[in-house]
Amino acid sequence: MKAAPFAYVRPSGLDDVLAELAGGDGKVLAGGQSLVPVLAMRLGRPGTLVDINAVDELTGLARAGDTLAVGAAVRQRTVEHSRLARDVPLLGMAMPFVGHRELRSRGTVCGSLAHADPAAELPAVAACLGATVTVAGPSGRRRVPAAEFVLGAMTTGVGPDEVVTGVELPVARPGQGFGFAEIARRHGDFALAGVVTVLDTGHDGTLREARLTGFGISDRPVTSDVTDLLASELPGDGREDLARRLRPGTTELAARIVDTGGDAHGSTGYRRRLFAVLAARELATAWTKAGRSAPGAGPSVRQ
Ligand SMILES: Cc1cc2nc3c(=O)[nH]c(=O)nc-3n(C[C@@H](O)[C@H](O)[C@H](O)COP(=O)(O)OP(=O)(O)OC[C@H]3O[C@@H](n4cnc5c(N)ncnc54)[C@H](O)[C@@H]3O)c2cc1C
Repeated sequence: MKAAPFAYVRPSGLDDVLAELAGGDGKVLAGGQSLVPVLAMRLGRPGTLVDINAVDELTGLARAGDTLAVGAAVRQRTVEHSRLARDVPLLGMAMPFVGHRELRSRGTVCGSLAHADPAAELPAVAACLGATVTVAGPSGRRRVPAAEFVLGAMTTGVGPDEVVTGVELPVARPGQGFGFAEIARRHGDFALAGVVTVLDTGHDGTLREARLTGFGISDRPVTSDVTDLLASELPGDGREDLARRLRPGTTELAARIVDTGGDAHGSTGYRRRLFAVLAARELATAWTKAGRSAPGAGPSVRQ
């Protein structure tokens, strides 16, 4: 099948992008790695594709204080190979799982957020890190916490007359630990279930906060505060032992939050088991890493 006819414009300024989107019949084209297949299958029939790649304001990748600012036209591969992005370790952990290298050469970080596939890696990374998505529209600019950005499968709060301008990801602080894992049928496929973990141990190595975001397990990334769950099993006798002891807790969590219906690739129960195993393992991984990055003493249990 071929795409239905559409007009194509490539404005060079953000105001012009917004003017093109004003009619409500336009669709932003970033990397085209999801949009073009949608058009080819005629699942979408926008009147105009508004290509944002010539807008200078959207091409920046820069460290701004404690955040890494990624413009909406920045390719995933650019981020993957950027020295700046090493300050956000989860990007390096997750990026190799975002489709294949060829797709990442065109696909953008913000396009992945805007597309909002429930099994996509980057919306989960952004949510777990507490990133901020920036949006411009006819009534001005607004900032949206990444954890609130995705409203459902392929659905965000971005209106048809708005454009995502970028995402601000917090850089890692000393004492933080991170975990990332997913299970897919083949490398490069969307995840059957995946987990991102972020853990803060503070300057004295004491556990302060642990967050976990599951993806591929519901209609959107689901973030949970798991500080008490982790603290109840610490310190643990090594990563494997800690992961094993966390399993009852993560199994209970999976029963509450994994609500994706079964499909040809796995039942709900199978995905719950995947999630529980990955969640326990990646919490233990983050704890181990936090111990290595904390200044002074290794991590200890919150009092
Ligand atoms: C075979 C295949 C396998 C894939 N596997 C994975 C995978 O494992 N994990 C994964 O996460 N992704 C995967 N993808 C999708 C991934 O490649 C894309 O990077 C991503 O979903 C979209 O990024 P893009 O920049 O190409 O966006 P586009 O395709 O250009 O746009 C996608 C959607 O987002 C909207 N959009 C894009 N940018 C903006 C913006 N700035 N403001 C407002 N709306 C915007 C578009 O209008 C469109 O609706 C796969 C794709 C293919 C074809």
